Amino acid sequence: MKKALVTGITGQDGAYLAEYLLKENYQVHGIKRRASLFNTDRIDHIFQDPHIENRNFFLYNGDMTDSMNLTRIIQEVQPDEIYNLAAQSHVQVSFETPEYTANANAIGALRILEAIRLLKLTEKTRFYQASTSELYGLVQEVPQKETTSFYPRSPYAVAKLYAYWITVNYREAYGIHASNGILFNHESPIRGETFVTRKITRAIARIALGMQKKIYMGNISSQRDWGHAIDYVKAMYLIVQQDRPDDYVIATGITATIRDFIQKTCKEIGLIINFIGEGINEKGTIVEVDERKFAEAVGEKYLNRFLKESLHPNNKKMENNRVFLEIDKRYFRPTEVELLVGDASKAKIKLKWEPTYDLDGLIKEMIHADIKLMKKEEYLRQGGFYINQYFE
Ligand code: NDP
Ligand code: GDR
Repeated sequence: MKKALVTGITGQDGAYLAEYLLKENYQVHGIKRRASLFNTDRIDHIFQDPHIENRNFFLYNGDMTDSMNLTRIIQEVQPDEIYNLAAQSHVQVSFETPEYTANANAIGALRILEAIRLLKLTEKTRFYQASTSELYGLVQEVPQKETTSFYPRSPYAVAKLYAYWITVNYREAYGIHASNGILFNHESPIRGETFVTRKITRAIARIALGMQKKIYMGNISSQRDWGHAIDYVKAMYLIVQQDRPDDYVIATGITATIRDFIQKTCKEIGLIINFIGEGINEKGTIVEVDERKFAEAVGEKYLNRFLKESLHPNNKKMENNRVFLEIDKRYFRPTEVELLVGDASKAKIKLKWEPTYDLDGLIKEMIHADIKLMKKEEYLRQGGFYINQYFE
């Protein structure tokens, strides 16, 4: 049985990768950070009680900023493969925490590579580094491929640039089977709530259910190449299985604006929207409701409530075209990445990798999952279970 060690196992990709590797009959070892509350929601379904026999899933407390801890865990596990997914992964947050981001994202990768060397595992242990399309930043070529020059635009991306090159360097210097997956944005129903896609699907679900009135956004003109995390963790696995280590772009090749993503999300549940105004004054308005679609996607009860809240009592038209979206400067980044679109030809040929989801399929899954989640929240609230009992 092969052993894989996954850093960042509690994150979106860590959870999907762990599931994938267990299905491939791996023994999966994951590193999680200690937190004052449980932070294992995404992997609770695969967690195994330490008291059962023949376990194939193991968790360790650890941190990317702690060399000795990482080295000890690697020594204990003696992994065949290490997937380094742990990172302070939020681009905007990296402008507020640049030093920590560099420590975890850049030096963190070095710590693992050095441990492999120190523990004499260079022949045995293969290494995957979670590199990113953010490396292209101010893009030098469209679409971006493995040979496109990097131009990082945030402390996050600069830290990831170091991690990319130290991975290449350890491969060349010490012969480690070390590879970079240059993954473009990938999302899912378990995407972190503050990344733009999930922020949108959560908010639209809440607006449809009458739990929230508005959403405030940053730069909705930027363009991203979005795929589904399920497809992208498979690419990680394929990269590590190759005879020779190498670097690969993983992307769908299709780009869309944040505005497009919002429009498609709304349409999926029967909300026809429009954008008016420009720059900071741009607003999103709901101009029409496809009642059949809304009732099907959200529910009859919610349709009636939504219409009652939104329609003018006399003419039954949308009240001033109901404004549901405004721009807030706080979400603008000091330096923005305006356009990303990847060319994954190399992965398609060498790894035989193909994405199975397109943007519409991804959005469909995300918005319906969030409607279900928000209904659960509403149900709990109505049952008196939601309010924090200690602070009532
Ligand atoms: P998430 O933010 O969902 O997960 C990040 C994981 O890293 C979490 O498990 C988090 O723990 C852990 N982590 C953060 N800091 C530390 C630390 N100091 N020590 C140990 N663990 C830490 O990210 P994704 O799953 O979306 O992304 C996985 C990786 O891929 C990241 O490195 C990201 O930068 C990179 N990437 C992601 C892309 C995407 O579109 N999703 C695209 C390209 C690259 P906790 O749960 O406790 O916060
Ligand atoms: P990104 O993802 O920065 O591409 O990094 P994010 O979803 O945060 O932003 C995408 C684009 O949307 C714009 N935007 C907003 N973003 C957020 N988060 N919140 C907003 O309100 C908002 N309004 C507009 C952003 O300015 C940006 O242009 C993700 C992370 O997963 C990284 O770890 C990973 O490396 C890259 O994808 C590839």
